Amino acid sequence: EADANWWRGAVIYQVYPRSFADSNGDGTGDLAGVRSRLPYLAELGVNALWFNPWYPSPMADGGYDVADYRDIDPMFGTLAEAEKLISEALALGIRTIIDIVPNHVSAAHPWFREALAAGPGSPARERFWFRPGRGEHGELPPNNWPSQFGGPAWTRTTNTDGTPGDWFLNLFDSEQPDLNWNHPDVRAEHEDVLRFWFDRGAGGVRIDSAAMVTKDPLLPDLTDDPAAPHPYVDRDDLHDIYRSWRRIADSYPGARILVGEVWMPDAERFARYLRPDEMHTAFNFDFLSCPWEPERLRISIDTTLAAHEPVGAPATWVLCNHDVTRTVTRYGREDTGFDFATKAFGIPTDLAKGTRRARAAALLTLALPGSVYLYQGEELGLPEVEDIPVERLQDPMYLRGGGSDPGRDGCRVPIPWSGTTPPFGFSPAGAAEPWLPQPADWAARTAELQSGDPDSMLALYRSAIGSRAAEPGLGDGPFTWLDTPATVLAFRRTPGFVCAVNLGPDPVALPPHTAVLLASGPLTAEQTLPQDTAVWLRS
Ligand code: TEU
Repeated sequence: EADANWWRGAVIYQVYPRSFADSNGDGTGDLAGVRSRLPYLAELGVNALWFNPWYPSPMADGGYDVADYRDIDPMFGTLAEAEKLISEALALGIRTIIDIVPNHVSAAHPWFREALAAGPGSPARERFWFRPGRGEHGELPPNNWPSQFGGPAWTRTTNTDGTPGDWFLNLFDSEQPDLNWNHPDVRAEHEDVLRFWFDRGAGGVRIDSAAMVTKDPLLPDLTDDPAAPHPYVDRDDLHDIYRSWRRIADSYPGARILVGEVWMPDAERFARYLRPDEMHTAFNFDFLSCPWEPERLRISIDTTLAAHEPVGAPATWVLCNHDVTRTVTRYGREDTGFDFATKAFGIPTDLAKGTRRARAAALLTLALPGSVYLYQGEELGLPEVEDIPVERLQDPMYLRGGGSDPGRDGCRVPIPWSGTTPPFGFSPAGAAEPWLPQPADWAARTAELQSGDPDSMLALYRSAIGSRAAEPGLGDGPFTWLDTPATVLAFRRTPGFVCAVNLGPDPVALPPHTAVLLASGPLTAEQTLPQDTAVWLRS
């Protein structure tokens, strides 16, 4: 029974395989690198690993352009190695969550190649969204949908005779053609892929862009009319898909989970994905986007818990991932919320303040009810790398965005493990340069250095995750706010456990307690809680 509920209060560590650890010296992380670092992950105390896509891919979008869902990219290793990794992790009590990308495939996927070759009107094109263009010569995209990376969501094909042909839909990069989920092959294929990975021991799947997968087949223009149903976000026909996936997951022993990437401002619409016969959990982007302000955080926590409670699903708490600005940088800025629209080069950042807040946020999230996602490098307090030379940037968000948006490479820089100069133990000696350059001052942030420093971010995460595991009821379970000034977030989780965070400028008295279990920073001489500091209390 405890085992069947492992996911309800789990701490899940997100591995971006390209940037975690490079064993063969090509400057890119790989599965052997992850295997060599499993002891580190076990010591950190995480319950599961979520891997960003590791499939064969041209890497036009960091692997979210999948050419083969049943294999491993040679840059990362082999399928046999993935199986070894899954079982070695499991032997340490760590489950593996695989990234499934149902919205689109790579343009290099055999289905899309076949579709291009087969030409207009062919059955092979029915698996995608091919349409003639508008305008006298079909020179305009079929509708006004935008790509998430900038520009229109349509790319024009060239016919075999060299004339301009039909257009295909790509909500992301033009190397990522959208699949047509009304096609039975598309459904059958993904169900089979799920079984493929569950058969190999996967403990769950993370569903990429889960709310954008189905489209209104009439492909109508987007309008300003708020009453018009959205043609490709949060459509009702998504739920059948995920319910059939849940049936597959439930047919395996040991609680295999579905976690959805569901960016959805409306908490009630969001909760519709979380049902006993649908997804187990979904990422809480409301909290991730929330600024470091007591009232906003309080509302975000309340809204989240209120939306999850009636459906009986645990909440998730996410501070960062491979798509967003790193936490210490975000919290070190004037505008601390996350918004794709406001991402830009060169926003002034106070890293000391950001780090103080990120430490408090670590204790806050790890004390909230539900599961916690921890993106690699957050446990080291890594900042966003904002000065990657533009010619090294690889993210399509930068490349397609016209250069004003730095894109997402700044949170994907290879991990500094040890030593005093790049590649900081990411790669073995004599290796090629890491695929993205690491800042020289990361010498002060290596895992090795932080391991020996009780005041480091790594030490804080280790103690907090360890204490959480040792505190029954701290994962999933009841939650009650304590009566405090508005600038203090304080809540009780168990009869003997209280968490308090002070976001106001003045130090405040600690809530009644018998002992301080953990603090994110020094308390004042009078044992009061300073600004941007969190404590865990035995009460
Ligand atoms: O992101 C989906 C997502 O919601 C994005 O639209 C997000 O808004 C984007 O990063 C900025 O516009 C997922 C993956 O997490 C991301 O890395 C991929 O690029 C994307 O899907 C396409 O597969």
